[in-house]
Amino acid sequence: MLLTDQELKLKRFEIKKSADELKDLLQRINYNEEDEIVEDILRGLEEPYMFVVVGEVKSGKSSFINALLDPGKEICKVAASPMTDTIQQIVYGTPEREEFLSPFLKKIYEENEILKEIAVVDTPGTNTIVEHHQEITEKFIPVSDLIIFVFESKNPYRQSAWQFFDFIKDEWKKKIIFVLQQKDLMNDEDLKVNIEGVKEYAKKKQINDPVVFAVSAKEEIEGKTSGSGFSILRKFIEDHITKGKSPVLKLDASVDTLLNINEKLKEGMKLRISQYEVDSNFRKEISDILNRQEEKTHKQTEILTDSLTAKYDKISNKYEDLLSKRLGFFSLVANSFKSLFDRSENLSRWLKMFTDKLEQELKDTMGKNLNEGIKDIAENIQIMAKLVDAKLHSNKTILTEDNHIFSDLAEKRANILKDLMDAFSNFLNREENFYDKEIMSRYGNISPDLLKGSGLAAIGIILAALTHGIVFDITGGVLTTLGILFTGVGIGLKRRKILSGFKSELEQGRKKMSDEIAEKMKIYVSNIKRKIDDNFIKFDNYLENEKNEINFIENKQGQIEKDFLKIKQELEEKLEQLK
Ligand SMILES: Nc1nc2c(ncn2[C@@H]2O[C@H](COP(=O)(O)OP(=O)(O)OP(=O)(O)O)[C@@H](O)[C@H]2O)c(=O)[nH]1
Ligand SMILES: [Mg+2]
Repeated sequence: MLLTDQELKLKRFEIKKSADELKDLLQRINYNEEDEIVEDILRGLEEPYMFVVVGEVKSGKSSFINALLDPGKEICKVAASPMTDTIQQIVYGTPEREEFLSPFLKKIYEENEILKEIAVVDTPGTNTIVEHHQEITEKFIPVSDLIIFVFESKNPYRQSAWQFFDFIKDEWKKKIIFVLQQKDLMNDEDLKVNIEGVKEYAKKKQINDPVVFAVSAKEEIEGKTSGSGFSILRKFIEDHITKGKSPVLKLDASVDTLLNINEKLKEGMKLRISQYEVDSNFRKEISDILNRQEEKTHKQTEILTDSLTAKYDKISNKYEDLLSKRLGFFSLVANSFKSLFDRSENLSRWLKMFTDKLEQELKDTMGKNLNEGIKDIAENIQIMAKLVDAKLHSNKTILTEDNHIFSDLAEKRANILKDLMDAFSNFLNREENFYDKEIMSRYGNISPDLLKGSGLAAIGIILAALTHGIVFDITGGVLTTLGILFTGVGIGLKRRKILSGFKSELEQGRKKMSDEIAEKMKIYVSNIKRKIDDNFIKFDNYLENEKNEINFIENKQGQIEKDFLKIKQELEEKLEQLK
C-alpha cells in the first residue's frame, strides 16, 4: 500500500471538496452533461481502477478480456457478428452473477484476484452498423482510468479507429495503451511492421512513448500461453498498475478528469469572455459617438452664436450711428425758431420709425442667419442618432446560440439586442422624443401635433422654432425697453444719456441672446443624448452582470485548478517514491 486507508480517505475527501465546488460552478452555468460526469467520478472514487477496452467492431475486445481474466471461461460473449451491445463492467464479487444496472450497463461479478485491484470494462464496438453502440461507448470514456485500445493486428490503420482515438485523447486526455489482437493470423514480419505502424501513428498524435502489445486471445485460450503475448501484458499491469498502486492511480486519474472538465469550462469561457469584451467595447463606442456628436453640437452652436452676434453688432452699430446723428441734428435745431412742440413731435415720429426699422432689420438678418446655422446643428443631432442605429446593427455575435455550454446565455443576449434594436428604431420614429417640453414652453412653442410623422426630421423644425423664439423674444424685449427709453425724449433731450441707454440695452440683449441659445442648445442635446442612452439600460445591466459573473467564474476556476493540481502533485510524489 502506498497510502494507508486513512490517508486515502483524506485524499478522497479533498478531491470531493474541490469537485463539489466544480459541480456548483457547472450547475451555475447549467452545464449538465459535465455535472453528471463529476457525479460519476465522485461515486467511483472508492471503486477499483478501471480499464476500459475499446476498439472497432470485431477487433477481438471481448475475447481479449476473457483471455486476460480467465482463459478457461467466456465471461464476455464472443461472436463473429456484432456482439457486445452494452457496457459490461467486470468487477470482483461473490457469488458470481450478473446485474443489469440500465439497458446500457451490465455488471458482471467474478471471483478473480486481479479484479480486487482493477475493474475491466467491455464496450460495444465502434464504427458499427448498429445504432447507438458508439454512443454508448463514448459516454463511458470520461469515467475510465485507462483505455485499452484494441486493433485487429491485420489492420490497425482504419481512419475511423483513429478518429475515435482522437476523441479519447483530445476530448478526455485519457491514458491509453494499444493492443494488436488476433496476432495468430499474422506472420511475425508483418506483425512487426504493424506494431511499428501503430507506434508511429501514436507519436504523430502526441503520445511520446506509446505502449503497444501484440496478443492472441485465441492462443491464450487454447493454452498456447508462451507465444500469446499475455504474460508480457500481465507483467506490465503488475509493474505499473496493480500491487498496491491502483488506489492512488485511481485518485490520480480522477483528478486528471476533473481538471480536464475544469479546463473545458475554461476553454468554453473564452468565447463568453470575448463576447463580453466585444460587447463592452461596442457599448463604449456608442458612448463615444454620443459624446463626440454632443461636443460637435456645442462647437456648431458656438459658431452660430458668434455669427449671430457679429450680425447683431453690425446692425446695432449702424443704428447707434444713425441715432447719434439724428439726436445731434435735433440738438442743433433746438436753438432755432422751431417750437419745442414741433421738435418733440418730429423726433417721436422719427424714433418710432427708427425702432420699427431696427426691429425689422434685426428680425430679417438674424432669421436668415439662424436658418442656416440650425440646419447644420439639427443634421448633426440626427447623425448622432443614425450613427447609434448603424452601430447597433453592426454588433458582432461571437457566442452563438448553438454553443454547447452557453446556448441559453447566447439566446438571452440575442433577445436583449433584438429588443434594443426594435426599441431604438421605434425611438427614432417618434418625434415626441425630440420635443423638449420644458424648453419649448418658454420659446418657440409649437404644437407636437404639427410634428406628427416627421420622426428625426422634427429636430430641424424644433430647433428652428426654439432659436427663432429666443431671438425674437430677446429682440422684442430690447425694443420694448427702447420704446420706454424714447418716450418723452423730445422735451428734455439728453443726447448722451439716450445714446448710452440705447447702447447698453442692445449690448445686454446681445449677451442674453447668445447665452440663452448656448444654454438651451446644451440642455436640448444633453436631453436627447440621455434619452438615447436610456434605450441601453437593459443592455448595460446585462453587461454589468456578465462582468461580475465572468469574474466570479474565473476566480473560482483558478482556485479549483490550484487545489486539484496540489492534490495531484502529492499523489504523484507518492507514486514516484515507489519507483
Ligand atoms: N484468430 C483469432 N480470432 C479471434 C481472436 N480473438 C477473437 N477472435 C474472433 O474474432 C471474432 C470477434 O471476436 P470478439 O471478441 O467478439 O470481438 P469484439 O471486438 O468483442 O466484437 P464486438 O463486441 O461485436 O465489437 C470472433 O469470431 C472471435 O472468435 C484471436 O485472437 N484470433
Ligand atoms: Mg465484444
